[in-house]
Amino acid sequence: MERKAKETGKVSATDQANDLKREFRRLYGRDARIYRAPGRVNLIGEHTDYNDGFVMPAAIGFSTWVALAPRDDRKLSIYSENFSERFESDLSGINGKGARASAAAHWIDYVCGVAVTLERAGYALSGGDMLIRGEVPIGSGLSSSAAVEVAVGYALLEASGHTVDRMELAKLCQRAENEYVGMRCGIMDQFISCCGQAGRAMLLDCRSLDYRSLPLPGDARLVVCNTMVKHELASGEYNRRRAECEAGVRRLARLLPCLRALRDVTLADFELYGSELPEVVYRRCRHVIGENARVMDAAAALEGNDLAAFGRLMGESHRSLSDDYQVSCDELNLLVELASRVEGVYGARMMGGGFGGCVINLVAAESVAGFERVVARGYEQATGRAPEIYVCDTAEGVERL
Ligand code: GAF
Repeated sequence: MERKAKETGKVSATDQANDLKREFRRLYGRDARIYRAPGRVNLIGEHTDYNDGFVMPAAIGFSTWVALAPRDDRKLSIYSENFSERFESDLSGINGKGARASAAAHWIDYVCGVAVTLERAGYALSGGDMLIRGEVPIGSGLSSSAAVEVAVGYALLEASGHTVDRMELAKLCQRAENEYVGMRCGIMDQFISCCGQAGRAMLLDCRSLDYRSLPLPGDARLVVCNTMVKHELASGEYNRRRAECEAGVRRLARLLPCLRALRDVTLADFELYGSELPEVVYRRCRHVIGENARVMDAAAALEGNDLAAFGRLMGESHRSLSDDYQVSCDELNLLVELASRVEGVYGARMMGGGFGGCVINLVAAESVAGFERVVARGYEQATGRAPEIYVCDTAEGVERL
């Protein structure tokens, strides 16, 4: 059977907003304001953000939508369409809770985590009736969690009369996920969801938060293949990788006293001192240090429209994530391998935290249809699972419509 890739941004923002308004009126009997925050792809720079390093994300046309009508009694009434669940609480009641002890985060944790974190940072909130609709495929590495956090945070702040500073919002949403959900993520996902630009990728310095907008090639597409698996160990292994990087910093700082993060270690330093590290920590550090260098080379390649060079760097990134950082899995490796057999593919690599989720491919525009056929068929034959394939448009960061 002929399979068709999903294209992001197919339902226009106006149609989506109008539909949400109607649905909100049906649920709550009153009018709402509509907000949207995007998911993201990351072209290169994986597991570098929490090492103060460099990343290259782009916001995409899948968003989380929030319809909100303010209330003045500090109550939150929230309905999630994706989970068909309603949650009611008092902002004063949820204020004291910390991160869940249990492993599995619930959608409510992201929402309440943001509300609590905003209040703790001094933004008094008035409460609200809310409807949440997510288009970002959940648990796929396209950052559905950051999109929820940012959309909810922006909506709550605006509805409570605060001016929203996007950088501040990104930091607070990251803090919410770190402290309330218990996932020690970096800043990349929340930052791009706040500050993304349509038609552009972003080279972000995760230490200074300085960024440069980068051109995307007009004749190539960002095509994302979803393995449709998420292995259980994902979030525990994520925090473990972060701890291994921190262990590397502690050891290397004895030899390089100015060192604060792996970002400060050059490839030359690592040649000299890397052998002091235990094997596993050595490999983790080698990935991060090499990946930071690849991001800078990839930015130059993109600015010079050298897509072949960009694609080679994507391939190196994948190998390093698989061999040294050990966050890939059979399904991701298979998708990368299948992509390498298709004419017109510049590069392919796993994306996001790993252990399932998605592969990002840079594909010549005229080769997208063939790519889709070959990769979908090969993956299904080998695994018995149909992958989802998304041809991604880029999008603006969070906004009120
Ligand atoms: C996840 C995290 F949320 C990001 O902060 C980043 O570390 C990424 O994994 C890996 O690059 O998306």
